[in-house]
Amino acid sequence: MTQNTTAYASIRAATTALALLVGAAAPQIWPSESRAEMNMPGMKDKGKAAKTASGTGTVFAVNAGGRSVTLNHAPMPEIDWPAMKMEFPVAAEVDLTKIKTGDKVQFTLTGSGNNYTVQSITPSR
Ligand SMILES: [Cu+2]
Repeated sequence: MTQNTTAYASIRAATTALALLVGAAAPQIWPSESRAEMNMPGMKDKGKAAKTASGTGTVFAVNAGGRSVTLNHAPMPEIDWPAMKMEFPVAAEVDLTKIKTGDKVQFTLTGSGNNYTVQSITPSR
């Protein structure tokens, strides 16, 4: 890790925290994802054109009861996302007892727009 990377991560985390505060009840809007939609006219109709993407990251928090996980994920070029920290809903089939905070993980998502659900997540050992 370079110092630049660390500083960048801190800025991203602060930005994410602010976005969560401001948009607690509203859909989360990430600039990069808005751009992704503009680049893909066929995906304007959200919910019909689901995509699948795989990624890697570190588990920031697991909410087993709420069926969600917060990940610091690496860039995901398949869906044009930069690295960021974000919370995802988790599909019912996913066993959340197999991951814990701090784990490095590989995961897959399906969804569209700003709404992606974790379909699988496993520690990368
Ligand atoms: Cu993200």
